[in-house]
Amino acid sequence: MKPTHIEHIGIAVADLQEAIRYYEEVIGLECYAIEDIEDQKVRTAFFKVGDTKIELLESTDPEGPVGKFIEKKGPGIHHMAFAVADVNKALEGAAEKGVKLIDQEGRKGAEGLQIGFLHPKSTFGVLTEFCSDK
Ligand code: CMX
Repeated sequence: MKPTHIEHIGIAVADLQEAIRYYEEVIGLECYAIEDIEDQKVRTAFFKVGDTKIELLESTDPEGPVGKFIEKKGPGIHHMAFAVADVNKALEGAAEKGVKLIDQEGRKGAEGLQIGFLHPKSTFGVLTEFCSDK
């Protein structure tokens, strides 16, 4: 399944408000939404750049995925998300090609999108997400 575009790039930050200021005042983007995703233990902030978004991720729990990532690697690019027509089909296709899945099927993510992750150990070190709006 061919992705249509990069839906978003997720960036792990230590301080969401400080990072929002940087993206607004230096890069010139506008934060249009802040959302807590409780089951992922993150608070997120979104910016649009063309068809792609920047998703800032601040951990709300040191044991959550972003908390552990920052502890180990420090702030920086955390994941890349591809927009696809159907997350379940994209996950299925990756599994058939021997890629290790984190999510066996799509689940609800930020902005009400369907999301599913591939394991970074199977994707050349880049945590990879598929996203679709259904
Ligand atoms: N990118 C690349 N590598 C990563 C990574 C990331 N974002 N997160 C963890 N890793 C690597 C670690 O460096 C570690 O590598 P080594 O074994 O070589 O040291 C390995 O993966 C295992 O890491 P860990 O700290 O022990 O963490 P876990 O195995 O418990 O979890 C992962 C790793 C990727 C399975 C987990 O973070 C996950 O399920 N992520 C998907 C969900 C997520 O990231 N949610 C937050 C965003 C939510 C959203 O945008 O909606």
